[in-house]
Parts: sequence; structure tokens; C-alpha cells
Amino acid sequence: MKREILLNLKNSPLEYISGEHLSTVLGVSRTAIWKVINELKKEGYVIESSSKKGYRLSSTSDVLNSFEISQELKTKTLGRNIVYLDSVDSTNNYAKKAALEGCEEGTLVVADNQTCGRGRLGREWNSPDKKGVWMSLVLRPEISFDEVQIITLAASVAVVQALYEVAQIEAGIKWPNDIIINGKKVCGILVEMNMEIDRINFLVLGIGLNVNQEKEDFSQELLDRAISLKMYMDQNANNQKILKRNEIIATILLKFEEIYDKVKCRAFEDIITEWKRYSVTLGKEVNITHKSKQYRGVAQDITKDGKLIVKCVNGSVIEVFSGEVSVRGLLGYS
Ligand code: BT5
Repeated sequence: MKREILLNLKNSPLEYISGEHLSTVLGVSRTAIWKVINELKKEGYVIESSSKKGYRLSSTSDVLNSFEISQELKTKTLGRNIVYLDSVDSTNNYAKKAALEGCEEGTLVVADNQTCGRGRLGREWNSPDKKGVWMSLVLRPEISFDEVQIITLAASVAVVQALYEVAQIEAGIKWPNDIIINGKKVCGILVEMNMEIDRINFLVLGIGLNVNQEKEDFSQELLDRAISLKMYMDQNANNQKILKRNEIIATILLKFEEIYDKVKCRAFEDIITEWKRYSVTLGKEVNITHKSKQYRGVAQDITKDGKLIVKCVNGSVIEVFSGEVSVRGLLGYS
């Protein structure tokens, strides 16, 4: 009954619906309706109540759950099996276990809160409650170990395109896995794999996207290099769209599905071409840290399997693999 009440409220976003109308349509008492409305409020839905007019769902509700995501979803396979969790250590950890137990490709694990969100190389990923999109997708592509990087590139392109579609935000990609707005990181991508000697069993594609954080939600250290969509939109008075995490997730999945089809038919060049359109790294001077050694040079290109080609100041040209390095622009973070 909860879903029916929600759908009724959603279908008339501008008008109040009376308790009496709901009780007639659903064949239950007004008290039963009132109880369900209170449950929905507890789940985070903002519902305006008026004793005379009834109930109205506020457009500011940003509630994340499987139902909300599937309402928005337009994909064929990705996200058709959704695991929603209030809180989890890491959605990547959960997705890995689900994959080991044989869950279907495209299974989506999404959480409001991560207590141990992870970045690359054992770094921490700050994932405060209800402030962002913390999600992982289980993938079973037929690619080799050497080609895994294409998934990070494909996901980066999908996120950039989704941000434009949802909020007309023009983001860029900092190699290998950061999405940048105004020179600050709004999203990070972590691809982890499970493999045997000669083949990949599955990949877990983790995406962490800052959505609702205010400045105060970041530590001083992160504030210098991180931003949320809300912070960006608050700075741009002409862009005041209300952000809904489920809509953002559904759009990322749709964009990723389009580009993942290219992975499946091995059209890697197309993905690289798209990636280059959004790159903020190519042509820039970069500092590369690899096993505590520093290299300085200009990022020239990426190889078709996603390695960054850097011409070093000493004239040598090196190819760097994402797992090994940290890349910094010479002027600040990006
Ligand atoms: C990443 O690592 O950027 C990959 C982040 C992936 C997070 C997702 S959330 C869902 C899934 N479940 C997980 O447990 N992880 C994935 P890396 O390139 O190593 O960047 C990590 C660095 O980014 C940290 O050392 C901080 O400097 C910075 N950082 C941490 N939290 C951040 C945040 N919320 N926004 C921006 N920067 C952040």
C-alpha cells in the first residue's frame, strides 16, 4: 500500500490529495493512510499535510531506495537488480560478495552511507550519510586483465555525460579516475577485479559522487580539492535544479550502458575518443609519483588500453598505468 500511496502523491506533484480520496481509492481507512504517510516521512519523504486539503509530496524529497531508482531507470540490463542499503562498510565490498555468490551482471549495490568507503591504493573515500551517490556495479565483461582500464575510462565518460544531462554541468576528466568541476574533484571511480590466471571472473565498478554536501561537510584538507554538485550549483545562481540521487544514478546507468555496449563490441577507440573530449589532463604539465619517485613532464596522449603517455623533462617518453601512480597538475589539484 505504501507504494500505491507514493505513486498517487507523485502523480499529482502540484496538488494536495485528500486522505478521503486515498482511502476510497485504496479501500482502507483514513487512519491507515495517515500511518503510512508517517512511515514515508520517516523514510525521508517530505510530505506537506493539511487537515483541510490532505497531503502533497514536496519536490525537495531526495530519498534513495530501490523503488525510487527503478522508477527512473531506462536501461536494458544494468541496475535491473538493485540492492539498497542504509549503511554498509563499502558498496564495493558488498558487490564483490554478491558477485562471488553469482549475482547477475549489472547488479547495482547502492547505499546512503559508507562507513569504510575506499579509494585506490588503500585511500579513504569520504561518504557521509545521504550526501552522495555511493554505488557499485557488478560487471562480467569479456576483456583481458590488460584492458580493464577501459572500464574506468568508459565510466568517467558516462558520469560526465550524466552530469550534463541531469544538471547541465560541464565536468572534466582527470586521468585516470577523477571527475572534476572547477578544478576540484566531484567524483572518483574505483574498479576492482576478481580473476583467474587467464580470465577475469568479474569486475566491480565503484562510483562515488558528491551531491548534497555543503562546505562544512568536508574536512579542511578535502575542501581544497573536493566539491559537491550542490556547492557548485549554489555558486551558479542560474543553475538551481533540485538534485535527486535516484535520477542521477539512473542517468549514470543509462549513459554507462550505452558505452558499455561499446566495450562489449570492443570499440575501444570510440571510448578513447569520447574520453579525450572531456580530458583535463592531456596537454598539461604533470607530476607523476611512482613508488616514491617523482617524474615531471607533459601528458601527451593515452594508449588504446588507457595508459597515460607522458613526455618527461629529460626527453624520455613513459607510459603509466593507473594502478601505480598519483598524478598532479603543477598548478594545484587538477
Ligand atoms: C577514488 O580513489 O577516487 C575512488 C573513489 C571510489 C569511491 C566509491 S564510492 C562507492 C564505491 N565503494 C567504495 O568503497 N569505493 C567506491 P582515489 O583516486 O584513490 O582518491 C582518493 C582520494 O580522494 C583521497 O585520498 C582523498 O584525497 C580524496 N577524497 C576522499 N573522499 C573524497 C570525496 N568525497 N570527494 C572528493 N575527494 C575525496
